[in-house]
Amino acid sequence: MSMFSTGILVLTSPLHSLRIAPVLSSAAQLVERTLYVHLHPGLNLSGGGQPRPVFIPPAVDLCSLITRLYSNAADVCAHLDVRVLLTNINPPSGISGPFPTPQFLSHPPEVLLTDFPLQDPTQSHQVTQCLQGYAGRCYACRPGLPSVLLHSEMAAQQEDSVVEENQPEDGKPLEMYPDVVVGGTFDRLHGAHKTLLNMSCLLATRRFLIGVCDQGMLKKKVLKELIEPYDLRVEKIQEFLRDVKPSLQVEIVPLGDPLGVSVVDPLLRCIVVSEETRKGGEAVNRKRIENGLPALVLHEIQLLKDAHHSETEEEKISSSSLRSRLLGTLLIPPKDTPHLPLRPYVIGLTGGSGSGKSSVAKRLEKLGAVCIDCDKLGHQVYETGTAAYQRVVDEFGSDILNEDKSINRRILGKKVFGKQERLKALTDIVWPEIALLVKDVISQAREQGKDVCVLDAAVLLEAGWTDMVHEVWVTIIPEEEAVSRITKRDNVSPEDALHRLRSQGSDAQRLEHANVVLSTLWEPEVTQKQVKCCICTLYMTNLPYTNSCHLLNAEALLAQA
Ligand SMILES: *[C@@H]1O[C@H](CO)[C@@H](O)[C@H](O)[C@H]1NC(C)=O
Ligand SMILES: CC(=O)N[C@H]1CO[C@H](CO)[C@@H](O)[C@@H]1O
Repeated sequence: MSMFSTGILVLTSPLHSLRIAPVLSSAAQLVERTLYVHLHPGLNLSGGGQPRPVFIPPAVDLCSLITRLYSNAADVCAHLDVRVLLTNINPPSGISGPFPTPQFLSHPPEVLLTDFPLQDPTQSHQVTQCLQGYAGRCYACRPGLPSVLLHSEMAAQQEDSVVEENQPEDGKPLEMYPDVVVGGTFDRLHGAHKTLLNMSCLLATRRFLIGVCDQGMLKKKVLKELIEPYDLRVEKIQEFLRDVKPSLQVEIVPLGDPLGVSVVDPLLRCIVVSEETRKGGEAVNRKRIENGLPALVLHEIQLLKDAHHSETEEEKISSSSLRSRLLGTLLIPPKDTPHLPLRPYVIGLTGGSGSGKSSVAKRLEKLGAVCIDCDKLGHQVYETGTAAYQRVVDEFGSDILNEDKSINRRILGKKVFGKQERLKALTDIVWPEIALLVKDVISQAREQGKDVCVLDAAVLLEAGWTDMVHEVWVTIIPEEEAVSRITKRDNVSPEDALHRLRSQGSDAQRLEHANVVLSTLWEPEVTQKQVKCCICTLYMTNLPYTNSCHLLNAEALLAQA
């Protein structure tokens, strides 16, 4: 069966008999990007006549269904962007009249799906017609969308699927509030965020205020360099909420401190928190009372468990573990490099002092890559008799020479340290010479039929050597960790280490050029996994023409991938 990018799943089973996991996994075999879920328990598509959409009261059992939907989605179809539509739930108070005009969805649906059980196969056409008519009243759909009854496909899966616990029905109405607030980073909008947003949407009848952490609040976050820009995070929230509950007045404001607007807005009545942000909610209330405002109702939600987490990640679905999964993967496709031969494929590896760049280079070398250490080539450039040697002596004077006429790099270093112009005079001489040596090594590698070279270069970007590489890989590490590593390795004071770090380019600058990011912050096995992941991606995306893998273990790696 063909795949669709976006679909609407109309769920009709009564709440107590709905089997979410099989429905979602059948749907995931047909839809690959966005799956909208429309809830209408008890809808009968073969009852004769055209059923109409109705408003469904936001009862507690419906809410737990939504929780289960998102958490099952994270387990069985993590790649799918699942959005439970709330338009037909939570009617504006008092109104229970006709259903509003069809809602436009951000991603136009291409297929309709339903779990409605077909008892009589001859009715298949009629049920499909009914489904199209029904969906068309709720959402803007192009006429004649293909429709799929998932029931028969699910039947095949029922046998081996684990029986889900269906909670006892709870038709208790949910307490709602005109103004609801939440706060968070909302990086790479995922199931736990959607839970928080969905929940708040159901609770809010008028306005939904969202505080989104801006730069100042992110300093302490793990892999903060990989957090999406503020504007992008806000845009994703807005898009999600426009689909899920367009009637709500959504206000998004930047959070510069943990409390933000929540402690000054007099209209707020409720704040939605998770177990771990409950303390934050309590702090908000203390401050509100100090400010002479009423305390907020703390509505606590359960965070979802992530079935796919690895040992170094937290078990909860969290942005930091999603970020750590980006390590070693291709973040930005490589730029076009028609001026470079296809082989060997050259990776420019860079990173700040103490970021573990060279240890990553060694790992790549063990996997068969040719490693070019620019530091070492730098030493060659100063050797007596080379072209650079004479120019350096002319520029800096013969007092930089040892008795045997070799250049004393310590003295030279002192002459340029902290002096922008002198340093530039030196690098203008030395960098082009190093580049020539690098090109030599790459040509040799080509003659030997090597696939991959790694250019291990701290100054890759500054020296403009990106011209020589197909891709840029960057190793990052939090500043405190870098300082502690440099202090131990080079036996210098923390102040000196920090000074050295800050005189180099920043991780943020390097990341602008990074196709792949790695971090040696965790155990060696974790680093190794990232490195292997890089190599696999490399072979699959850039070296498909390679028949025989010269990287020793690449074939085995690919087999695992
Ligand atoms: C739908 O309605 C028809 C006719 O009233 C009935 O025979 C059928 O059992 C109903 N189906 C479901 C799933 O409720
Ligand atoms: C996934 C999830 O947490 N969904 C929530 C949606 O909102 C209701 C209440 O409004 C919660 O009970 C659900 O947990």
